[in-house]
Amino acid sequence: MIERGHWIGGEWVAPVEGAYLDNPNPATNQVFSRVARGTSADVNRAVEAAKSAFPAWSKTTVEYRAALCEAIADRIAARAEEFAALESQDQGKPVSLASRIDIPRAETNFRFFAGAARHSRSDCFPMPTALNYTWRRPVGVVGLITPWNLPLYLLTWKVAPALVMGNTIVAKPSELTPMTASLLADVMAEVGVPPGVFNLVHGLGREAGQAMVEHPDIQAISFTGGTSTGATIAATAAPKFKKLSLELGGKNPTVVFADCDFEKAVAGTAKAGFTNQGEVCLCGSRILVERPIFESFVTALVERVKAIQIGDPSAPETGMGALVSQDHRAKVESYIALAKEEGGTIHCGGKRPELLAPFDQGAFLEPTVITGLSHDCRVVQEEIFGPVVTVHPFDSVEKALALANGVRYGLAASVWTQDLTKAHRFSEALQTGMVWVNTWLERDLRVPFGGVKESGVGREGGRYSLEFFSEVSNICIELGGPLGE
Ligand code: TXE
Repeated sequence: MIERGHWIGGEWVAPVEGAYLDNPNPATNQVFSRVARGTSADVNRAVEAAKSAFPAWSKTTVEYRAALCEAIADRIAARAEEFAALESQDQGKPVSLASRIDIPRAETNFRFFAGAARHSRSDCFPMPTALNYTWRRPVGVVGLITPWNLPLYLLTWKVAPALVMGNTIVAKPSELTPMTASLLADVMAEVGVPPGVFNLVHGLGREAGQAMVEHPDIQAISFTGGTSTGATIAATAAPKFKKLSLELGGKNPTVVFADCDFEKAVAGTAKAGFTNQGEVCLCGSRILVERPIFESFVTALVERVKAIQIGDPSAPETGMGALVSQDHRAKVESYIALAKEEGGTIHCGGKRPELLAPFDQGAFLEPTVITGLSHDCRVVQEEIFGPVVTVHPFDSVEKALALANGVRYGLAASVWTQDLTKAHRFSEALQTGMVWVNTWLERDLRVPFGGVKESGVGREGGRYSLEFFSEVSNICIELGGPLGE
């Protein structure tokens, strides 16, 4: 049994109140580790360590911090198999997916932000009699709160820019997936990140997470997670004037026009719906298909989805693993039950697969395709965050746009058409922070990442992250008259 305390001030420490949380593997429901159940007392210790480390760390050079980030990336690469196995054990996802996506991205996050910081620039605004230039300094102690769907991937997406900009960190991973964050702390020690620069507190959101958001000495909170949690965090942090970045949920449309490349659109739609068990905030769970190809599209999609192999996350042929927890599966199943009540047709999935022990105890659920639901029912309006998609026909571009924008979320969309003008005009009318045309989840780490409406506040990625994790000042120097006068 693995046991992890908090990583504070460069060492593993036991929780002040002595409590631990059991951590089951969702694919087998067997507890394989225990992690500290942090309270405000642990958060206070972590903040003290981060505050003590800040003066020296914030004075180090960008080059030094970038080199440390690269050393972290090297160690993640060297221990990639260990990271991938642990991510799968903790989260339920296939090891192959963690090895292909999660862990390489975690490594790249550190390399990318090392480069981005080295190449960052400041602005200059010359006046006839004065010179203005912008100067960036770190924010201070920053709090990073991350979810369970892409645990190391999303944590490092925040840690790397925060570190390289000279902040010190208190991070809290999801209580459901604490293990790779703990391994990251080991890596920090291996490469010589000074004590107190990176601190990790484990525990529940309403305890440890809430204590971080309330702490007066944490100056910025970067959060990725559910929209209702985001609202609680915003309500707590706003009166304290903390900097806030909120990456929240989505109910993203995949819009398929009749003039699309059919095969490519079917493959892309299936990928957007079911990657990582549908547990990605960017997943396209509302599929809108132009009427002339609706029937053939549903048939082709269902055929493709039925071919996804579900089961043992460590088997190379597995395309879909377990959901993150039994509770989460129950929530997803409740939406499937609701879809049936509302008259929806389940074309495939909708039930638990029959698997051999020990996976018969796991939180598996077959990938599910539903049609026949009205657009205003809860299944179509709310984020399910599981392997469930609904498919809807549309008859005009205007109707497609109204349906695509007709939810409270506005994170991402994908649009499938070979008409470039339509692709552009439609994309600019979509109320989302990101649009993919004829592709999905093709990511350049420089681009702005984030949503509108109830999908969040702020942007991450490239200079947007560097700006969030720093405070900008304008310095204005009076120059007097021309030289020699
Ligand atoms: O996420 P939470 P949950 C969505 C998805 C899912 C739903 C709920 O629809 O079904 O959210 O999932 C911490 N103060 N997404 O409950 O609660 C928590 O400990 C401070 C979308 O698991 O948002 C964890 O570290 N922190 C999503 C983190 O917040 C708090 C990813 C995220 O947990 C807190 C995950 C509080 N009061 C779920 N309460 C995405 N958009 O990527 C919780 N936390």
